[in-house]
Amino acid sequence: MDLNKKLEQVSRLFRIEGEYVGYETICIGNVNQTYEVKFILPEGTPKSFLIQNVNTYAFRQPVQLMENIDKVTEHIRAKKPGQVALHFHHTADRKTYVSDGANFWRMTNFIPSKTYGSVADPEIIHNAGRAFGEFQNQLADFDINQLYETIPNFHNTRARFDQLADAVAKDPVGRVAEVRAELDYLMSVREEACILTDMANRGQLPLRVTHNDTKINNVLFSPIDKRAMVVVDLDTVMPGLVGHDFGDAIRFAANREPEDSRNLDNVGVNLDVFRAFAEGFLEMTAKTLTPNEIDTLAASCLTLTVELATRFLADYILGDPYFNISSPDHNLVRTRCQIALAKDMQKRMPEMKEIVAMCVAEAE
Ligand code: GN1
Ligand code: MG
Repeated sequence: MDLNKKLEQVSRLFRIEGEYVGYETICIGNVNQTYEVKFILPEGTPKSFLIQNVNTYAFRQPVQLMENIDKVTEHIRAKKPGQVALHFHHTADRKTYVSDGANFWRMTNFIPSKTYGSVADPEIIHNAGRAFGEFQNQLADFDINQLYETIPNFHNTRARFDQLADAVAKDPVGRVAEVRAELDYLMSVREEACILTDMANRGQLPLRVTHNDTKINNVLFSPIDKRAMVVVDLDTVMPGLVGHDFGDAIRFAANREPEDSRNLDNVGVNLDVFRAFAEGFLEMTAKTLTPNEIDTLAASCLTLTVELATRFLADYILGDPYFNISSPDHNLVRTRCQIALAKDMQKRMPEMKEIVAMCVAEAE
């Protein structure tokens, strides 16, 4: 069926009335497919909605996933009455999804906004840090036991290394021979990268409700000024560590190059961006963090960078079943970029630690 017809049909199942005008593909996110669908409502006003086709290879239990995010979005929405918030539409039988066998669809309100893929404006970065910090605060009283683990061991760095080793052992498309250098580097930083996982297993870091996918383009900003409005992409909201959110955000936002840059000479941490994000995030969270959490924040950036490199590389070796790609070597390019970033982070670790300590002192 052609996509226009399909999106209209899905919208009708979510009880949208009026005239269907068309859709635009939103090119954001490496896992799900996202569309803005446009309607003229029966009273004559134009209105957009967001439809996503959930990637059920990544999310094996999409119904439970929807239960998680419906609860989380409603918890947050109740805390900010009258303010912009994300919410899911329901079908006539009160479901937040439509499953047609091959595809798994969901629909939310469309929030007119701006997103940033790469940006160095300190005010925007600072506000993104505050938004992710506030997100954690909003969920501090959310019962962790209500959440399914949508992707088991998502940020279990040891498990990610094991998955990479499995991929290497299988080598189904014969790509291992060309990635020896990448594998050698990743294996050389394995123990250092696994410290968050190991400390959590020893009970030295508390589990919190975390976002787990804190790319700056998951924050919707005001279209007219630099305010952050809403944190989106809640698919991976699960029990996690504060370092998962901090580290992943830095890995993405503080890199001087995009995540899949081929310009490796320029890949590295922009410490001004690091500082602006850390300030915003810690303004909101410093008072609630334990000393171990604070001590491992800078290291968590290396952890999340190396971890994602293992994921991109395993996907490349397996023939790219997981991440959306736009060239045959896309996952290899992403791997190399994350490795270059990790190497730079290793060099800058003392400065990153010092900045975290300064931000914590300022927040007190
Ligand atoms: C995926 O869906 P998106 O693009 O926000 C991935 C993240 C990775 C990211 C890398 C569920 O996020 O873990 O860090 O790509 N999400 C999932 O760009 O695997
Ligand atoms: Mg995501």
